[in-house]
Amino acid sequence: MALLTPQDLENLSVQLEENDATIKKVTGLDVRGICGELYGTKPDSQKIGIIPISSGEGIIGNFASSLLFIAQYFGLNGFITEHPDITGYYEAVSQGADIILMADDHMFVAHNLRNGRIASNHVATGVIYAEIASRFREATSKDILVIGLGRVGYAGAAHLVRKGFNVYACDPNRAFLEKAVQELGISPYCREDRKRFSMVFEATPNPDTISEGMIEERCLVSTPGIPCGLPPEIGRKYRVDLVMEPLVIGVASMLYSVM
Ligand code: 2YH
Repeated sequence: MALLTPQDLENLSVQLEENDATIKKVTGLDVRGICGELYGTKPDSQKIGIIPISSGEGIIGNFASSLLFIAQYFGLNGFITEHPDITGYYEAVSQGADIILMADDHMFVAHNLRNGRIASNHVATGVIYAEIASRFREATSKDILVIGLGRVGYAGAAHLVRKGFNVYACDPNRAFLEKAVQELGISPYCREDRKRFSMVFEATPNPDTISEGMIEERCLVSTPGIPCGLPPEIGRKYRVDLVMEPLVIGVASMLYSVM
């Protein structure tokens, strides 16, 4: 997954409102409701310690403040440590954090210090976006297309297989595709099959991964990918419902999964 930029995180509350409205329209539940049903948990005034991490590409301007906004939006108490890294970790634990949130360039984790549960952003994101796609009320069958089988896509595909969906998937990386076929029993998707889907979970960091022949009219595309894999003109032509947001939905999934 690409490194987030401060621009990606602008207008998070507007993006969240718009996406929550779409999610409610297409599934009947909002993000809170879906997370609650998915993990069987609910916020219980846990204190979230958010630690800026300076390694690699360094601290992203509004990343920690975005996480604080998300924690508060879901009814949790949060604080950002004054110092980054290990000093910040010491500070977070000393100040009574129940759950730690921190990210470097490769991993973004939520760790509940009370019950020991830990979640990674790529798994939690894959699971929640796949879950949203799979809850499409207007779905025409149990067939679902997963585009991209990296860490996020694989986690979502595994979740959909566990839920009993007919999972079709594609990835230009043959090794990724073969691994998913062998380990999960998914079916490889080829454009030549001319099969169209009413539910699509897209998990690549590339634009234009969705083409006309893949989708039904009025389908649902659920994607955490930046940039979006659905070309806007195809979205308009096929009247696609699109769920796409850079951070909040994945973080909600992380937090609910460790509560
Ligand atoms: O944006 C990222 C990576 N894409 C994480 C990917 C995990 N799925 N990380 C954020 C880095 C934040 C930075 N270290 C900070 O401000 O603390």
